[in-house]
Amino acid sequence: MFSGMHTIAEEARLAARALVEFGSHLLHPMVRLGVTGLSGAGKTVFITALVHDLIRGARLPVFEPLACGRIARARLEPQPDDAVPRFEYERHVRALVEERSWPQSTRHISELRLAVEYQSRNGAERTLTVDIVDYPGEWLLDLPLLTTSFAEWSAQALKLSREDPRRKLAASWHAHLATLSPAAPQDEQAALTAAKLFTDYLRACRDSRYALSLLPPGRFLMPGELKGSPALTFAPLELTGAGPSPKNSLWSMMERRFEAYKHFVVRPFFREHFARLDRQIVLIDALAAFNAGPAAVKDLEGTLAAILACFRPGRWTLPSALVRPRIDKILFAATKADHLHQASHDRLERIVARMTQAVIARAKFSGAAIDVVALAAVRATREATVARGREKLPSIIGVPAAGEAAGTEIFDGTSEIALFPGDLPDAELPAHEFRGLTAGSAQRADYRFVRFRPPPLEPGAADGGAGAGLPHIRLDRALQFLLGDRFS
Ligand SMILES: Nc1nc2c(ncn2[C@@H]2O[C@H](COP(=O)(O)OP(=O)(O)OP(=O)(O)O)[C@@H](O)[C@H]2O)c(=O)[nH]1
Ligand SMILES: [Mg+2]
Repeated sequence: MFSGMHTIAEEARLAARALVEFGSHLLHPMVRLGVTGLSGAGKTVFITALVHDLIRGARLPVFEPLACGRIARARLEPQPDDAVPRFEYERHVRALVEERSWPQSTRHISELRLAVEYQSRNGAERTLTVDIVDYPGEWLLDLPLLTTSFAEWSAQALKLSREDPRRKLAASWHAHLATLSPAAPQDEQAALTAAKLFTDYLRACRDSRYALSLLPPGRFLMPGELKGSPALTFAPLELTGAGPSPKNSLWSMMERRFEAYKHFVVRPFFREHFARLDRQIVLIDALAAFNAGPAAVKDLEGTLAAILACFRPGRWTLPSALVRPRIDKILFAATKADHLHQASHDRLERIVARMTQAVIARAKFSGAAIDVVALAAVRATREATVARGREKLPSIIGVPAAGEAAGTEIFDGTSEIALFPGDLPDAELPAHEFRGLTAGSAQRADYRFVRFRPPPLEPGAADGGAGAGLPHIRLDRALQFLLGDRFS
C-alpha cells in the first residue's frame, strides 16, 4: 500500500516537472538527449565526437541542417543543473585528438549543454539547446532493480551465478554463502565479506575474456562517492522460507540495505536523468560480446531486454506529458563499426536489431520512432582487401593500441597493421556455437577485434577550416535521426 502511494506521488512529481519542462520547450527549443549504454559501449567517445564535430563544423553530409548551411554556430554553454559536474569535454578532446588515446572509463555523472544557432526553414534565427548527460555504464544495470525485491534479486543472482561460465568465477563467493544462515543474527563482518566476494565475482565476469553484461548492482563495480557505505554492503542470500524476514536477522539487514540502495542510489538516478529524456540513443558494443563468445552474446541480449523494459517510449504530447514524460525517438546504435569492414555493417545492424526486437516492437506500438544503425563515432581504421592465398579478405588497417595482442604478436602502439576480424554471421545470431575468448585462447577464437588507437584529424583539419572533424562512420545519420527535425 505504502509503496503504491509512493509510486503515485513520484509519478505526480515527475508529471508536474514534465509539464513545466514542456512549457519551457515551447519558448526555448531544447532537447535532452539520453546517451545510454553499458560500460565500454562508447558513450563518452560518442558525446565527445558529436560535440567536437558540431562545434568544428565537421563533414556530416547526411545531417541536413548542417549540410545545407542552416547551422551557423554551435557552442558550449553553462549547464542547467548546478549540482552535477560538467562533462570534461576539453580533456576528452585533448586525449582523442592530441594524444590519440581513448578517454578513461567514466566514474561519475556529468552534464554538458550545447547551444546550436540555426536558421529555421522559414528563415527565422533560432537557438536549439541540447543537454547531454554522461554517466558510468554500470549504473544502467540498476534500473531493473527498481521493480525487484531483495528475495527476487537474491534468487535471480544465485540462479545466474550457477550457470556456466559464471559458476567457476563465483566459487569463493558460493563457498562463503554456504556458511551463512539468513535467519542468524545480523552480522556486519559477514555482510562485509559477502559483499566483497560478491563484488569480486561481478568484476571477474566483466573481464573482457567473459564480457558478461548482467552484473547488478552497478555501484558495486563503480561505487562513485558511496564507496564503503552500508548501502553498498550487502549481497544475495540463499533464502529458503518465504518472507517476511525475521527481525534483526542477517536477512533483514541485507534486505534493508538493498532497499536503501534502491532508494538513495537507483531511484534518484532514474528520476533525475532517465525520466527527463526526450530522445535516446542506445549504444551497444556487440563486437565485445562476439569476441568473448556465445554466452556473452546471450547475456548482453538479456541485459538489454531488462534495461530497455524500464523506458517508456511514446510520442511526447501535452496530454501524455501530463501523465508521464515520454521519449519519442530511440536510435539503437551498434558502436565501433570501424572494427569491421563495411561489407559486414549490414550484418551488424541486423544482429543489433534482433537483439532489441522486443523493445522495438513495443516502442513502435507506442508511437515512438525507432531506427538501428552501425556507427563509429570516431573511425580509427581504413579499409583494404588483403589476399590470403586465393581468398580476398575484407580487412581493416589501423594502429593497435599499445599492449593489444593478435595471435602471438603484442603491439607497441605505433605500427600499423592490416587485420581480417572475421565475418559476422548473417542476419540471425549464430544458432551454431562459435568460439570466443571465454572458451580458449585468442588464436582459436572466431573473431578478433583489437583496440585501435584514435585516428589523426582529417586532412585539412589542422587549419581549423570546415571539415575539421574526426573521421567517423554514420555519425551524421545518427544526428539526423536524433536531432534533424528539431531544426525545422
Ligand atoms: N574504434 C573505435 N573505438 C571506440 C569507439 N567508441 C569507443 N571505442 C572504444 O571503446 C572504449 C570505451 O568507450 P567509452 O566511450 O569510454 O565507453 P563508455 O560507454 O563511456 O564506458 P563507461 O564510461 O565505462 O560507461 C574506448 O576506450 C575505445 O577503445 C569508436 O567510435 N571507434
Ligand atoms: Mg564513459
